[in-house]
Amino acid sequence: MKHLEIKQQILQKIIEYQTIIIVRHIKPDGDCIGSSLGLREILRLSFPGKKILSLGKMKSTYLEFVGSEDKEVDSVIYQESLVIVVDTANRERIDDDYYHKSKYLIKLDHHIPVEDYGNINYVREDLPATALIIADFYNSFKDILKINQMAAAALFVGTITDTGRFKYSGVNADVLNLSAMLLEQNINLSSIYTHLYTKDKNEFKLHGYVLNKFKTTKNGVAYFIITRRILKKFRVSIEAASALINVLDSIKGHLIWMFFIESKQRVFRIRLRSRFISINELASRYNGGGHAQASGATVYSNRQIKQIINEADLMVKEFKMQNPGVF
Ligand SMILES: [Mn+2]
Repeated sequence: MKHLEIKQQILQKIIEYQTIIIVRHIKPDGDCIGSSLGLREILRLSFPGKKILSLGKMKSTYLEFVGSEDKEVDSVIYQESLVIVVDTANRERIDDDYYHKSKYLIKLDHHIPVEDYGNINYVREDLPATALIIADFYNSFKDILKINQMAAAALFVGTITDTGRFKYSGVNADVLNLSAMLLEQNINLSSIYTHLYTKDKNEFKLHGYVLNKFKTTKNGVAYFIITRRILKKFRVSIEAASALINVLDSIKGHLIWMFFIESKQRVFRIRLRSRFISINELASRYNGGGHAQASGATVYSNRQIKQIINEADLMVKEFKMQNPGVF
């Protein structure tokens, strides 16, 4: 089915329903929060008579500036509602207990399709953020839908966090055109960048520690292990420590980089990133998955840490042999 046809069907459902509940994934990031709040704002402006809610259980303090989500509602309300799930590839990651009770369910996502859990499943792998799917949806029905500065700012947050400020693969002319359309709403960029990209003093010190102490392998994998001892010493949250993965993103010749974070005794959550090389299959062999260039995984011993580093190292070696001069 053509994109426009699906978009028309979605709009039809939005018009049909009096109550619309937007939900997102667990461990919220900028894209799912921005998508949820941006879509809520667009729908509230466009259909003032309807009840539009944005719900989620897990909270994220650093994203509070984008706006606040609504308070949980009685599960009975779902039975008459349209539920739109944003930015979530599979049921397991949906951060809501009652979405399955909805009268009608729509999935809006940009991840590799894992599960078609909706009555409509609108997945755009060609767009690098769900926020852009919503921006494009608005753009298609400009004569019916309304947008304002707050909605545009929320969608812009989703776009820059999922594209690393327009740096990751997947950024193309459509992405920039849609972003330009959002900027027409006079978004306060300095304020957004201050909220997203300034760190507190402790995080800054840990940043310096990572720069000094990261390890590398023979063929070009960079990694760092954040133990519970380090977290305690620098007094930094797991969330903030994990974000430091990007510190390792521009070491010449190092095409895969990884962060191991000891979340519980002997449980290491891994963040994997790469240039050129697809790492989601590697991640899926270690209890994880994700995108080609950004994935997550979990290991349970030092032996497994060594194993995944070795496998990544071999992948870099192979890539370099097959693609001389690229990296
Ligand atoms: Mn996303």
